[in-house]
This record gives sequence, structure tokens and C-alpha cells, in this order.
Amino acid sequence: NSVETITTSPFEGQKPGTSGLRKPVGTFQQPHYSENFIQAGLIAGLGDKLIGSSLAVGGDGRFFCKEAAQLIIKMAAANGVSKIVIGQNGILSTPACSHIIRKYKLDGGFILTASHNPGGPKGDFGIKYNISNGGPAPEGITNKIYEITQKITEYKIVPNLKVDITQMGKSTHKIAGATLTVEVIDSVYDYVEYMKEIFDFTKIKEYVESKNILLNAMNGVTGPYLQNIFLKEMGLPAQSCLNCEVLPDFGGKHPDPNLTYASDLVEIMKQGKHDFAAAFDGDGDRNMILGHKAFFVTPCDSLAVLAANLKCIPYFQKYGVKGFARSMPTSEAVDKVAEKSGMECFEVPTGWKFFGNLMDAGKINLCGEESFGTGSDHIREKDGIWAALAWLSVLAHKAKSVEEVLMEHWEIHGRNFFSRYDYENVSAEAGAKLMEGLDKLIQDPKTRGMTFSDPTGKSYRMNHLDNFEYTDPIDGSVSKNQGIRFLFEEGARIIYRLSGTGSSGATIRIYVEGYEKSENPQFYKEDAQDFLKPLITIAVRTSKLKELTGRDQPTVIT
Ligand code: VG1
Ligand code: CO
Repeated sequence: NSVETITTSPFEGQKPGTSGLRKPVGTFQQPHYSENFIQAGLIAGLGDKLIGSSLAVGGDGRFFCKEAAQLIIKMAAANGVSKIVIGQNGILSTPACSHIIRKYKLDGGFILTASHNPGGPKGDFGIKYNISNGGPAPEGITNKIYEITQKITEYKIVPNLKVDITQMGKSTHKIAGATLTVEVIDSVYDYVEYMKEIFDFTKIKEYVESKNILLNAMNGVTGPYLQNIFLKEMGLPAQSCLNCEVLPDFGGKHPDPNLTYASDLVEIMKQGKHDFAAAFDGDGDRNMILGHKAFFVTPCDSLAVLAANLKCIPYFQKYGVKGFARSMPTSEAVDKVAEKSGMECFEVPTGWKFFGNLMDAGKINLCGEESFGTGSDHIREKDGIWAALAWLSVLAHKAKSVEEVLMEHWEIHGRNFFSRYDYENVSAEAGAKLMEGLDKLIQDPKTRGMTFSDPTGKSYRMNHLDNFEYTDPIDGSVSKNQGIRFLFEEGARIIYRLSGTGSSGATIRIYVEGYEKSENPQFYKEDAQDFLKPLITIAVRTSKLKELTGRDQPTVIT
């Protein structure tokens, strides 16, 4: 078990994006590529704590997870890490991994996933470093990781270290005079125990027994977690949990819970036999909530509804409701709840790493993103199954259907109609040009106060526009260029961003929002696409999207 120092040279582009480094599997398989990134993660993430430190390792089971897990063990050992806690077969959902870091007070962890991106030998892989609070490394650390990868000359490894991660249990290994303990743990046990503390399982069980519910793991990591919670603990029949086998290629599909990629679930729900459904992404941090006849809850509304009803969950009865936060493109529906209840609501850039400081400081304990991410300060990642359990708690408490809950919510708060248009895989050049063009509009003093109209004559007056910049209220760190915001009068917004999770080319995201409070509740039933059409037309036209990308239609609408 001797430590070897291997000479290497930098690879381009190892800059962690919105949520870790994500690239095609083949990129990670290049000699030294993964090694360089892991070495940089160890140094930047652990700093002078590296020798004698403890780490969690786990992934969503996608192709290359096991190899990467073994590599991390070998390199952590060589770098002086003294304890590694790893899920059996390298499996831990992203929320479970965050929980393990916190529960066992580890110094950090590596999460092996490309989340909702397709997997398999031709799909994507990803590595993300999380810090001791269980959350994704903040920008200070990810920038440092990138810096190190740009000038790396060597990494350390114990090439002959063999650890069996297929069997649970502890093993110790002598490495250069020090001892490394590797603990292979049950992938689901700790997480399920924690959910039992947070929620009233008896109440949820009664509710789900009396209804017809469906849960879809999309062949991602949540399968065994769902089976444990809903089949074993709640006694539901096996057919209520779909696609629970963790497949290295997710069955060849996009493990992304939205109306496009989870359309099979939508079709089943449309038949009207079920009252509630939820789907989760590859690594288990995203969720989609559907009601009877596939009534769709936008993630923005989901956050707002949970914010308004947290008190029915034991965890929030115990700790109180502290405050809320949302990512900037997420609709202002949750702000409305905050206003009404006198709570603080923070607006942060896209990506869960920006919520961590607020949660650590006790300023918020519920947050979410429009991208199907919802979570609380029980961990420091978003949490798909937590969101489903939270929704079931609300439904059980209110004894109302999903649609009724939403109607009631809109009648009180008004409705923030919201939609996101994604243009995937456009050229990086076109993406950059589009953003440049919009930046020019910001510089132009004429744009402020200007009125934008669509061909039908519907018009919006610009109140404010900028490129979103965030100063973290806790540590004062500044994050610039986080997306272009057009803020119109009466709560309408258009936001433009380039994705930071793609593995090639560029993805342009356009987020559109319009607010309406009406005397007539029927009005709230209007389709968001119809309601937002004029704004969408304005958004596409103003950005010159068609001219720059040649795209007529978005790849995905959510
Ligand atoms: C996307 C979402 C963002 C989310 C991120 C990670 O990022 O928009 O809200 O936090 O994915 O989610 P981007 O930069 O592509 O817009 V996950 O489930 O991949 O960890
Ligand atoms: Co995810």
C-alpha cells in the first residue's frame, strides 16, 4: 500500500459549473483527467485539514460511479485522509450524502453524479465536492479548485489499495504509517430514519393508504429509498413505485422529472386513476409534483404552497419557520407568502450552493428553485423525496386535492404564472452573442422606462433591468453576471441565463413570469402558456434568439 506521486499536466475546462464538474463519461475516462480534478478537490476543499480528515463518498449509480469511487478512495488515502464513509456499491442519493456528512460530522464529501443529465458510456458523468455543512462547495472553493486544475503538476495515489465496497462494514488499511478506515454503509438507512424524525409517518401512511399515489424513480438513485419508505414503511403495493431499479444508464432516458422527460408518468396520471404523483431525477434532489388528472404544480408554486403550510410538518413545529429563499429566476410566488406572514425572503443566484450560508446562519429554513428543486435546512442540498413527503403532509393535513390546494393558494395570494424555455445545445458562440446583445440593452439608458409590446398589442413597461449580482449577506462574497433581468411593472419578469450544467455547447434559458390577482377564481385556471404568450413573444424577439441560434422552438418547455 505505498503512496505514489504521479506526474500530470492540466486539462482545460475543469471549472465546476452550477453544480460540480459535468462532462461526457469519455472525458472523465481520459488518463489523469478525473485524478487531476479529485486532487484539486482534496486540496481546495480540505486545505490544512486534509491530513487526518474524514470524507463521504457516494453517487447516483450512473456508469463510471464505481470506478470513480475507487479512485477517490485511493487518492484520499494517499493524501492522508483517515476516514471514508461510503454508501454500499458507491450509492448515495445527493440528499442522503449531504445528510451523511452532517450526521457523522465529516469534513466533506465527493458526490458522483451529473444529476438529470443522461448516463451510460455515452452519457455524462460528474464530480462535486461538498463541504462540512453538507452543502455544495461555495464559489470561493470552486474557484480555487479550478485554479489548481490549471497548474497541476502531480497527484498522489495508492494504486494497489483494494477496498470491497459491495459489502457493508468497516475495514482499516495501513497507508504510509497512518491508518485509513473505510466504512461501507447502508445507502438508505440513515436517510429514512431522518425522514421519520422530520415527518409524521403515521399520518402520511393513513393518507396514502386511503388514496392512490404513484412515485417514479426514473431508474435513478431514488428507487431503493422509495421502496423503503413507501413499500416497507407505509405498506403501499409495489406498483405504486415505478422504475425503481437503479440503472447505470437510467434506461437510456433523461432522468429529469419534468413534463417532457417524465411524460410517461403524465400519461398515466391523465387517466384519472391516481390522486398524487411525484417523480425524481437521477441523483434524487429534484422533484415534480402532479395531482389528479396530471394537474401540474410548478416548482415555484410548490415552494410557495409549502412555505404557507410548513406548520403541519413536525420538523417545523419543533424548529419554527425562520425565513424563505429562492433562486433569482424562480417566480415571486414565495415572496407573496413571505409578505403575508411577515417572513424574510432572500433572492440568490441559481444553484443550491448559495442557500448554504443563509441556512447555517439560521436565516432561512425553506428554499427552492424553479428547476424542480425544493428543500429545507434539514440538509444542505435540495431533496426530492423530502418534497414529496412534505406535499403528502400538506394534503393529509388539509384533506384537499392538489388542485384544490393550489386554487385556494392563488385565491389568497394571486397567481405568478411562470414558464421556462430551454434552448439546448446551441453553439457557445451564439449563446455568448445573445447575452452580449442583452448586456448592451442594459447599458442603453433608453431601455429603462421603455414599453415593450407584442403583435396583439399587449404591452409591458420596463421598471428595471440589470445583470443580477449577489452579495452574500453572511460572508460578503460577491457573485456577478448571474443572469439578465427585465423587471416590468405589475410583477412581470423576463430572465435570461446560460446554463452552467451542460456538458457541451450552450443552453439558453429564458424564464418568463406574469402576476395576476383576480376577483374571479376561474381565471386562475388559465393555461400558463396562454397567459404568458405575449411576454414570451417579447422575450424571444428582444433577445434576437431566432436570428442568433436559428432555433424556432425551444428544446424543453417547463
Ligand atoms: C440547473 C438549474 C439549477 C440547478 C442546477 C443543478 O442549472 O437551472 O436551478 O441548481 O441545474 O441541479 P443550470 O446552470 O443548468 O441552469 V441538479 O438536479 O443538476 O444538481
Ligand atoms: Co439533481
